[in-house]
Amino acid sequence: MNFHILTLFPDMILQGLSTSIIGRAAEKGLLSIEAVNIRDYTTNKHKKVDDYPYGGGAGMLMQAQPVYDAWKSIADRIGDKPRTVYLTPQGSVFKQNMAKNFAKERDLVLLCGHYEGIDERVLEEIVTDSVSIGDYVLTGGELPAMVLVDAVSRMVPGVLTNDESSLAESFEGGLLEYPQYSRPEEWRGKKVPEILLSGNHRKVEEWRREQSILRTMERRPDLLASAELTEKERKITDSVKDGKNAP
Ligand code: 6GU
Repeated sequence: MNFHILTLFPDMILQGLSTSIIGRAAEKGLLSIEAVNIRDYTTNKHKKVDDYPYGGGAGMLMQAQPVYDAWKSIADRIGDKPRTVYLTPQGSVFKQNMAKNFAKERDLVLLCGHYEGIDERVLEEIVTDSVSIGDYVLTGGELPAMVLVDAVSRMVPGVLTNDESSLAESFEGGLLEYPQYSRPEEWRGKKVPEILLSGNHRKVEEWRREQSILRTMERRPDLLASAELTEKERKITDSVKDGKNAP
């Protein structure tokens, strides 16, 4: 999968994504990550990429021309109109299912804004998806773009090893992950739950499933409605929610 990131800070993107699992996958050729510097495409003699907003107001806006020309240089290279994601607090809040969906693309263009935003006309021209990473304000779209690249990349076949595989982790099946423990068996007086030392694989799986459900109920009850639960599990969570003891 090929990521093409339009940004004023290409070094930030490349540095942030060159290590660990994503860096390894890029070295293996499973991913490519290209950062295109929007400033390289300005026709302004002072290399200026921003200007004041018409109508007044605080801050500066990124101008349409350099953004469009930088995007066009990518679009011309990869053919047809590429899926182009604008990182903005006004976008749809990023979710695991969006990561899975983006991972099906061969090429994905990401547009990072800075300053107070980007001239609306170029957004209308090139953007196919708008994505936010949560309800808080950041200074630019670079960190969100890195978050998106990471989450999408790990959905690309071969990027995770078997060990790192995403089968039983947070958000798979819409539940949070169960608690985990490694050596030693006792640390600062705290013991590893007995069941995990029992060697009874079926009991361990049952316990983990129960922990996932309890954790989700306690910490993210909003996830439960769309979680994949068996009929029996659904009855139990519903009855707890309704304040009853048993289904
Ligand atoms: Cl995608 N961009 C900015 N600037 N701030 C954000 C965001 C994106 N998502 C949450 N806050």
